Amino acid sequence: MRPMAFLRSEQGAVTTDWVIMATATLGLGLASMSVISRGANDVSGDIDAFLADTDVHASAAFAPFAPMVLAAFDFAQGAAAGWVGGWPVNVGGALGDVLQIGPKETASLTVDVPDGADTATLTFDLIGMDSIDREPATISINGSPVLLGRGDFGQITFTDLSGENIGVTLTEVARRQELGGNTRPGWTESITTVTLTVDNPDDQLTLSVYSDTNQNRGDESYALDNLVIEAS
Ligand SMILES: [Ca+2]
Ligand SMILES: [Ca+2]
Ligand SMILES: [Ca+2]
Repeated sequence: MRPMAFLRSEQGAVTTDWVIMATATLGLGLASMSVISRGANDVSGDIDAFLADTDVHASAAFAPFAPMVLAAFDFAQGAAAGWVGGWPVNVGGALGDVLQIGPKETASLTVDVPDGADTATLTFDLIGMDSIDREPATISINGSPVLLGRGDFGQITFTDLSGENIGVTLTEVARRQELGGNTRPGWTESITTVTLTVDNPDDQLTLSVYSDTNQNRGDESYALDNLVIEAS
């Protein structure tokens, strides 16, 4: 029987027609399944590769770092736990309790920086006292000099030595004022608030201040006060 005649024909065994139609439908189903499963395999493979390549930082994505204070010192009553070098003393006058640094001495403090901190900010007063005559103080972070201060009878001139990942901000608070130490005429003090901003700090951060003065602390000195180190 020709195909058109077969389609028009209303005779014949139903079972025979059913077998032909069912076979055709099954074949179509198998062909579709093959195409769909290949596509599904491709997509699941892509998802697997994406997840394997994606590093999930839970703390950064879901819990922003909470700023915290790592250290704070006003040296009241000689409190200077953790400092190496320097003299926590009362120099009298308006200055009172400070950390005084003797000739050719380094005062340093090391703090741990918590995971997740993007920035460490150090703020402190650098004080030039009495008869400093151009011997510098060198301020370093983790052993690298970032700032040089050259004291000269009641004022300090600064040179920024910091690299790309450290920012330096200086605010002069006092110049040629009698604020403590030796009160001989002209042996005045200066105070500069120094802020150091360290990007991507290491796990440990060491602040050190070296004094290149060449006479005793009653004669000339640098001193530190009001230090705060924060992580954010
Ligand atoms: Ca103080
Ligand atoms: Ca003085
Ligand atoms: Ca000197």
